[in-house]
Amino acid sequence: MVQRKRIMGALVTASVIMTLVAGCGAKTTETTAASTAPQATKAAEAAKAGDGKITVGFSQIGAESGWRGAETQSIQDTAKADPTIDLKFSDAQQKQENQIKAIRSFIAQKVDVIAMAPVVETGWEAVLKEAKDAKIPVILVDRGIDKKNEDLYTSFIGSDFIVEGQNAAKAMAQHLGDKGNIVELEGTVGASAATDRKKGFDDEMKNHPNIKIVKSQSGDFNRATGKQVMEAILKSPEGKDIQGVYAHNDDMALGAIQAIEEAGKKPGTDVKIVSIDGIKEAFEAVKAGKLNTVVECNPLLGPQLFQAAKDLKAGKQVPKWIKSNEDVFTGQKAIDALPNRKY
Ligand code: GZL
Repeated sequence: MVQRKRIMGALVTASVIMTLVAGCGAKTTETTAASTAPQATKAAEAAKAGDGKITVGFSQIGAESGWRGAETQSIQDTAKADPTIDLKFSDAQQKQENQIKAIRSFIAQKVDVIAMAPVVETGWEAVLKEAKDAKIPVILVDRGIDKKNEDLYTSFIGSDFIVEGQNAAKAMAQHLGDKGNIVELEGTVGASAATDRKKGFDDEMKNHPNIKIVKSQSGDFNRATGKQVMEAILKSPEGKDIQGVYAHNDDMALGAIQAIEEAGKKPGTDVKIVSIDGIKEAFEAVKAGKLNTVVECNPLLGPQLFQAAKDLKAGKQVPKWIKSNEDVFTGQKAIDALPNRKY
């Protein structure tokens, strides 16, 4: 009898505990349910606040490289996927005067935010002053302008090109065993990406006195031009004894690879190649043993651009420099990364 009472007592206790636990669980559920309430309220507040469309005018440089195409795709896809974004997109065909015209048109259309990838660093003062007078904030994307005009734009979204140049130089020194003659294929003359990649590379090369830059010339960030420039250098006296090529972007490196092969040499072996951007074709060239190191420069800036534009429209603070995170890919690391490359 006593035994039965004990068992009954235990069963009653257990059922009380079970109820309490279930009750906590319910409380957790309620809490969880409650925690979605603030989100729901936030959405309701946003709707009340008239979070309508935002109109962004974007002046794109052109379509000079695979990287540029990937950036355009990212910006257009981001806008297409978000019904609150009205994107006015203009392609300048690499001409600054077309960018200036496009910016003036965006001002006339009273867009909420003007964004641009400035083809070169200089010549923007007048038109950006007009944007400032019209109280339209300007966001620079992937390239910068003269430091003296920093007050004429709100934010720069892009990479640290000096670091990219330094990383390229460190990789080149490793591939060359710290000695040899190299050619530098520069990007568009006057473009911040070219100026700073050259500065970073040349600064780091001061630590490698047995590596000589025997020729440095612009290939305008373009594959065909990069190939032509490399062909001419290979035929020149300086081109007789070259151990490496540093290209400010993959497209010029891929052009140079063609020129080196047509000259009967093995790119990646006889001539080490280091380039910047990280387009898929460059990773494929590493896999084929024709390119040695790719320094990544992220073109997928659409999401960051429109988030910054929306924050500006909502009156929020936006950092002066929204820096891209990037990596350096050599050999097997590049080969392993290839299947996941997005551009
Ligand atoms: C870098 C960008 C450069 C790329 C090139 O942010 O401005 O311009 O490296 C492109 O491929 O032409």
